[in-house]
Amino acid sequence: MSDITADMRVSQYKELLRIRRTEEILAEEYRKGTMRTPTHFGIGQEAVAVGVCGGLNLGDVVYTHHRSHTHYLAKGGSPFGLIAELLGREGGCSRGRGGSVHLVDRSVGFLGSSPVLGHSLALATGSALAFKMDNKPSIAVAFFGEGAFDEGSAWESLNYAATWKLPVMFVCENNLYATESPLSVRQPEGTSFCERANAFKVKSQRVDGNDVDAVFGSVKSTIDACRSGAGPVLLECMTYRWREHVGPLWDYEANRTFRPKAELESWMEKCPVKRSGGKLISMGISQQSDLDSWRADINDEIENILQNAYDSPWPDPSTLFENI
Ligand SMILES: Cc1ncc(C[n+]2csc(CCOP(=O)(O)OP(=O)(O)O)c2C)c(N)n1
Ligand SMILES: [Mg+2]
Repeated sequence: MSDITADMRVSQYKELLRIRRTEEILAEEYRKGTMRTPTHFGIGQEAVAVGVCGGLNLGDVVYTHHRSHTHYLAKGGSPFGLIAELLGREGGCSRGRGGSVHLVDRSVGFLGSSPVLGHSLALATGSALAFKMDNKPSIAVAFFGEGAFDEGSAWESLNYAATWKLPVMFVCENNLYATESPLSVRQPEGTSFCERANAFKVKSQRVDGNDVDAVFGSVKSTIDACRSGAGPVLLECMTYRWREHVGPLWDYEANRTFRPKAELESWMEKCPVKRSGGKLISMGISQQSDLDSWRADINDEIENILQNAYDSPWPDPSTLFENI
C-alpha cells in the first residue's frame, strides 16, 4: 500500500509485537495458576486486530468475542487494564469482575468482549443503528470467529444491517477451527463466507489475515463508503491460532492431535509479526538491531506492568455485588 508511511509501518510493527509479547508473557504466567479466568489467546492472529483498528477513529466502537485481547489492545485498551483484569484486581478494565471474556473500556471505544457466540455482530449492529439515528459519523466493528458465523444472530445482523445500510464492519477471523471442529465437519464443501454475506447484499472481501498490510488495505478501501451510508461490509480474514482453544498450552503439550503439527508449523511460517518486521528490513526502513531493541523495550514494559498489576489491590469484598 503506497499510502502507508514508513512511520505507520513502524508503529504497526511495534503494535503487533507489543500484543504478541503481552499474550506470550501472560500465557507463561497463566501456567502458574494465579489467573483463574478462562483465557483464549489470540497469538498468531494479531494482524487482524492491528490492521482493522489502525483504520478506526477514537469515536468508532468495537465489540468482540472470547478471543479478545488482541482487539482490546489494538483499539487502545491499556495493557495494565488487561493484565490486572486477568489477575482479578480492582484496577482491571472491568474492575476485576469480568475476566478475559468480559473486557470493557468505554474511554477507547472498546465496548466489550462477550463469550456468547454471535453477540458481537448483534451488538455492533445496534451501535451502528444508534450512530445512524444520531447522525454520527462513527462506525461499529464486530470481530468474531468463523464458528460464530453459523449462529442465527449473525445472519439476522447481516440482514438487518444491510436492509438499513448501517455503518457496521463485520470482521470474521477465519482460523479454520471452532474449538476442536474443523470447517469440514461443520459446513458443506465449497461453502464461502463471502458468498453468504453477498446473499444478504453485504459487500465482502477475503484477505490474508496474517498480513497487516493486506488487512489495513482492505479496511482503508471500504471504510469510507461504509461510514458514509453505503451499508455494511464483511472482511473474512484467513488466520490461525497457535495455542489451544482455551488456555496457554500448545496442542502437543496436551496430546491433542485434531490439528496436525505440520499445519501449525506452516502457519507459524506466516507469522504476522515476523512478516511485518521482515518488510521493514527489506524496505530499508529499519534494521534487525532496531527490531531487537524494540523487543527488549517492550519486554521490559510488559514485565513491569505485570509486576505492578500483582502489586495492585484486590477489589474490596464489600463491593463485590455492585453492578451485577
Ligand atoms: C452461543 C454459544 N454457543 C456455543 C458456545 C461454546 N463455544 C465457545 S468458543 C466456541 C468455538 C468458537 O469458534 P470460533 O467462532 O471459530 O472462534 P475461535 O475460538 O476459533 O476464535 C464454542 C462453540 C458459546 N460460547 N456460545
Ligand atoms: Mg474459529
